[in-house]
Amino acid sequence: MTNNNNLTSNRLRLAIQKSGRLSEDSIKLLKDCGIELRNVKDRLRTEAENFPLEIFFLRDDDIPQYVEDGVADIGFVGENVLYEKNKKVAVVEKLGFGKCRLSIGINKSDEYAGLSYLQGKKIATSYPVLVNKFLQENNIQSEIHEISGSVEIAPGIGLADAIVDLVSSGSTLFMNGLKEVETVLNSQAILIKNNHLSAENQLLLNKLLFRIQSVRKAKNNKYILLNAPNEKLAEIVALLPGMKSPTVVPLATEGWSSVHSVLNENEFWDIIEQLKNAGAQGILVIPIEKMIL
Ligand code: PRT
Ligand code: ZN
Repeated sequence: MTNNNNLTSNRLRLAIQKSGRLSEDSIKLLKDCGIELRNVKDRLRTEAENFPLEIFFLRDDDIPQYVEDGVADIGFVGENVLYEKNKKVAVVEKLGFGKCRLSIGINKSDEYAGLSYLQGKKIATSYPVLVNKFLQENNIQSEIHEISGSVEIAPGIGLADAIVDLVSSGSTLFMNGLKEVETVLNSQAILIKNNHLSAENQLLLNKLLFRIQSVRKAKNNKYILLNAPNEKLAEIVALLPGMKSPTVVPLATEGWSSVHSVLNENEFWDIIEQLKNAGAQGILVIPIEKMIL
């Protein structure tokens, strides 16, 4: 019993971005995991209502350090920030949001024949560590100018020949007369953890991780229902993977069955088309909230 009490009083401390591109998705992921936060607005820390979790709201750049030091046990942060800061923490899981790429941009009108373009040139970036590593790996010598914001205006004002910055839609580059020519790093939000988690906190992390994985799997899959004439059943069932195998139940109308299954987003449209061609009718596609295998 004493043990149990310890477990329940113990809390996992999670660091997330206070305000910025990762904040909303971080809170949404917790919510999808059934974790409700108290009073999120204008707070530096809060507690979850129904999970032993304490949340610290921080600048994203500080999250790797807090997790390395053990001030927070775990954190949600962009891969770009983690690998630039180079802190000693463990990567636990990709979270599927905050997707972007760290890319090289040059003047739209410049000819680009490959990385040798950068030889001897000036590059403006907020990511000197990652850029240096990339240049070294590719045997290119350039001059790196570290600037902390508005990197994309550097070529236009004569500060640099090229930039390395985060890109998602590409419109910022475009609006500044630049074009994307190379990707240095593909990035998304990840869950990191302190290297010396206590056994109790590791148990709590396993619980949280189980929920995160169930939510993420569900997002990538859809529940599908369709009607099939019995003579086509074998062909239609063969097209559907299902969790184990599809469910088949008879319809009230003689000679017809209803087929239920789960489809992955990547193969979704291909299979739907094949199902229609095979004679499936009344196809319904339904989102899945959680998926536990
Ligand atoms: O205050 P704090 O330090 O916490 O926030 P921040 O201003 O440093 O970071 P923030 O909120 O801008 O971004 C947080 C994280 O979101 C980044 O570290 C990335 O992991 C991720 N992310 C995803 C992005 C983008 N997409 C993104 N497009 N971060 C920044 N951008 C910027 C980019 O720097 C450029 O200015 O958006 C612009 C380009 O966008 P497009 O769509 O025009 O290509
Ligand atoms: Zn930041």
